[in-house]
Amino acid sequence: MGQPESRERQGAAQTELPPGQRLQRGWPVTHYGPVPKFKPERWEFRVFGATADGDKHCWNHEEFSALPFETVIADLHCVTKFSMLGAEWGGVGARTIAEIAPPAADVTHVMVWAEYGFSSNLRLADFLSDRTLFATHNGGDLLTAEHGFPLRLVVPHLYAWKGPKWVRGIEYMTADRRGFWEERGYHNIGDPWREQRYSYQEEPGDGPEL
Ligand SMILES: Nc1nc2c(c(=O)[nH]1)N[C@H]1C(S)=C(S)[C@@H](COP(=O)(O)O)O[C@H]1N2
Ligand SMILES: [Mo]
Repeated sequence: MGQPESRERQGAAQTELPPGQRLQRGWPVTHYGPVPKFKPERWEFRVFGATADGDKHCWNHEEFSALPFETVIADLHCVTKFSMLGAEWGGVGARTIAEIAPPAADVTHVMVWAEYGFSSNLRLADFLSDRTLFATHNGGDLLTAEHGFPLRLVVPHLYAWKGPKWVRGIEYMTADRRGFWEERGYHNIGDPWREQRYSYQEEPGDGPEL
């Protein structure tokens, strides 16, 4: 394992790997639970919670697909220690969503909701990063079902569990609340460069009481 990995690391690494991560060959599938079936006529993307106008915003699949498309080159860092470097993601910028359906002035965090009630919480600033993307494509192709089709969130500067696959909406929040993995032992913020893997590493102010 050692030899090819280190060669590949030199060749492919456009960026450094965060501490404790190793390069993964190929693109493994990692998630909890079954892969949901996409039902286009039932799918919708919802923005709810503390919106600026107090209303919910909703896009069906056709409407969502018509939103402005952009690409982001980003690495994926799984907390189980593998990383994938330099993937090209295509989709709708999180900022585009926040411009069309803005948060109220007192919003501090966003809960990203996916199929089967999977969720992940983000600070508003992490959500509004110009590299945070609701991805429909990877490497120019539509996502496959197991990688999150029709929509997944990519937050390049955080561990990959912060990017739910099969996303169905976001909830604007005026206080922080833990998502699925954040309630189950993973770090509330999840910055791979600071190796924020587990909730026991949290410092005061990093997250709500457990
Ligand atoms: N809905 C959902 N999204 C999820 C997860 C999950 O369990 N459920 N796991 C996350 C984790 S831990 C990782 S590492 C990435 C893996 O993405 P991939 O399977 O496309 O490599 O998906 C993330 N998104
Ligand atoms: Mo992960």
